[in-house]
Amino acid sequence: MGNGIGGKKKILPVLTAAALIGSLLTGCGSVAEASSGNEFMGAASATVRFKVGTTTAPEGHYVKGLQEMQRLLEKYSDGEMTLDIYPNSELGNERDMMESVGLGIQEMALVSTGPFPNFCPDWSVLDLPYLFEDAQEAYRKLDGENGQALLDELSKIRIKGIGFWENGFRQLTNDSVEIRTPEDLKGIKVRTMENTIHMATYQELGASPTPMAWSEIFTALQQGTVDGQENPIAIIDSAKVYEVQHYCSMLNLFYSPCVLIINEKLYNNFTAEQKEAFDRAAEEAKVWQREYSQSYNEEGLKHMQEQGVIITEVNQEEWIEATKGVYEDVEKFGLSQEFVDTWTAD
Ligand code: EAX
Repeated sequence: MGNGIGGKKKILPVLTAAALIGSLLTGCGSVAEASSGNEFMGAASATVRFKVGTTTAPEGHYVKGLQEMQRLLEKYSDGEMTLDIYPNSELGNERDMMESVGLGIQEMALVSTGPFPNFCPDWSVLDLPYLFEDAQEAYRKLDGENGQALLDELSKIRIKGIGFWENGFRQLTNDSVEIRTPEDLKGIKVRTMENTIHMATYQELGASPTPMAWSEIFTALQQGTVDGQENPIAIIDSAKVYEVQHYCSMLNLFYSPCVLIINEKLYNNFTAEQKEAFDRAAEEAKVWQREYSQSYNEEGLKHMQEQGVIITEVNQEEWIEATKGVYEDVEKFGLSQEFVDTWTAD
């Protein structure tokens, strides 16, 4: 039994090993348990089930995309395979779930790329500010050979990266001041994901970044541990962040993909038919989820304004200029300039 994704983990208890072997011996996924009738559980009749976790709200674009994949997977596998979806960090935070998937304790997860650089440094290239001009450029590069190379890297932590879905362009919320220019950000305590480039970028802008798991955000905002947070509109709206944040500045500072991952041994144990059904359902659900995410952005902004949120458009050039320093020493993030150039080239 490996030492787990972090490499520093003690050997997990035999129970975990048994869980891994048990789930692998069934060929794919956890053996069918009659579904609890909860709307996120797949068809009770499916005999091969995959537990898939996400930190996001049931009404959000991650879960909607997973429900679409659940429908397609049941269709393409003639009812044999399904997803059992666990929203709201029920199976742990994004880093926990990544480790559980690598160990085979949990079959799947749909997570942002935030924690990935802790295990695969090249992934931090996706955290660079203003890396992509728009979603179409993001899709083209993430679905191309550069993105596939990142997905293939996950094999070293026993994860099969299936594909890049969409979290979206990250916007900044806070509850005390309208933020229009980098100057307005000075001293603002911003919750960031647990990754060094996001933190370095907010430091470059004069803010005070505080990394924490998404599940801790509401307590932190209510207790004033942080003044603001940054996420795509679909997350801000579906998680009702607007209830505790009065301002939203449309920075588009980072484009945040999310990644559908599955335990690699599980995936490699698929029969040819199971693999065909799974890959087809995942690919079609990816396209559907990106479209859903884009439409949610417009609807979510309108809904937030109806809730009284002040939406501030900013001068993007000014922010791009203010974050250029992050690109001056990429080696400190474990990246080579040559590698970054392969992502910034047209
Ligand atoms: O993946 O932690 C974050 O801000 C992520 O965007 C969120 O968990 C959805």
